[in-house]
Amino acid sequence: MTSNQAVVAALRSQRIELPSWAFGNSGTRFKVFAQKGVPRDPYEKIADAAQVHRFTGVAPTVALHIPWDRVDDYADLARHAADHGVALGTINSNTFQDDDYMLGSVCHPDARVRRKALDHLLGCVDVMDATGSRDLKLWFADGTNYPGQDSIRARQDRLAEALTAVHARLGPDQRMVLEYKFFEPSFYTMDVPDWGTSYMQCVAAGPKAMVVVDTGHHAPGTNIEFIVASLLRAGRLGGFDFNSRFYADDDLMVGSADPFQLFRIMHEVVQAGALSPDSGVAFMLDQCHNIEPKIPGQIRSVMNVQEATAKALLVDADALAAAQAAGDVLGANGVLMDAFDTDVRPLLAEVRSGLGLDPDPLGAYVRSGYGAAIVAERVGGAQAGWGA
Ligand code: LRH
Ligand code: MN
Repeated sequence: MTSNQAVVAALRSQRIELPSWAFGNSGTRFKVFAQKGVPRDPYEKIADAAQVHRFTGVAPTVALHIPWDRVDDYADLARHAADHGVALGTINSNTFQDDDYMLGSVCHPDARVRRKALDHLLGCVDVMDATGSRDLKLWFADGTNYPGQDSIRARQDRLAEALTAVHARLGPDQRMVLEYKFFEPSFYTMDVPDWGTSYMQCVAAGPKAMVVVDTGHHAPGTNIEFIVASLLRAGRLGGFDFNSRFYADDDLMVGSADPFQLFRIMHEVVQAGALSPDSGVAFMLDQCHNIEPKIPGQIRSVMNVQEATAKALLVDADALAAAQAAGDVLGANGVLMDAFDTDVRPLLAEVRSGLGLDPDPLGAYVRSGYGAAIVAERVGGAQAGWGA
């Protein structure tokens, strides 16, 4: 049984990366809702993200998305982040919002368009050099909508060519993490539709290429923790984009739709010893707060990951292994359910007070008055958004 001290220590050293784009306006194809006090630039996004770390203590880095977070001086942005007690994290490329990319970006039939997309990816590595970021996250909207529209195999060849070129550009401590998605915005094929394709392309690209599991990017009913266990076993799990969904890529708060699934995923992570920050697995949120306030939404999301992680750390691994070895089906399942059914909120309150934080992060944020202050201050200017 993991000692309570060890569980508390693991929870205090947990690291969850926040997405800059969650602090801007977002919505669906039907409507992007504008909320008062929303940031107008990456500097304000980072100031808001820093509030999540201020009240949770476990979210010290912010992922950027290029060009949504393009600035003239990334080193200055990194200094601004440091002034707010956080750091710049994963750099996300964007080859899905330019008219040239209608038929794809790195998989496009036209070599000129592929070159343009590759130049963007290489440009993102330049940003990483300036921000000191380790990871380049690649998600491609590339795919086709109708059978016969393009050669599935030729598009895989084009993808491999681009990934090899990016891999060659990476510095010694840099990685590329390739995200898959089974549909949307392409509806017949996505060129990176599943973990197998991402894994094959990563292995072909080189040792610095890892797979990203976005929890909203699977067909309904997919056993995501099986994929997680398999990628950890293969040493190719680069990270998670955490969110939750009821149907499609809803990008809702992680753990809000299916807390038991998040627990099962974190159980595989803990069992594999991949929770610690130096495990090489990046735990990122990738969400949109369309109708709920953004900073509290991120705080609640971090708390949901902490709760699932705490329950996973409370699994009696010895009893589980013994029951599994004995073929004791109900016994083994019972060990897991005992942990899942444990109320870990008192434990997390202890974790927070030990970090010198208020045991109630959401209440503390509201009492700080920061939310009201940004609504009063941020008048005028163009609010940040996806620009879709
Ligand atoms: C694609 C995705 C990807 C990001 C975007 C914001 O659906 O999950 O990770 O680039 O959302
Ligand atoms: Mn994602």
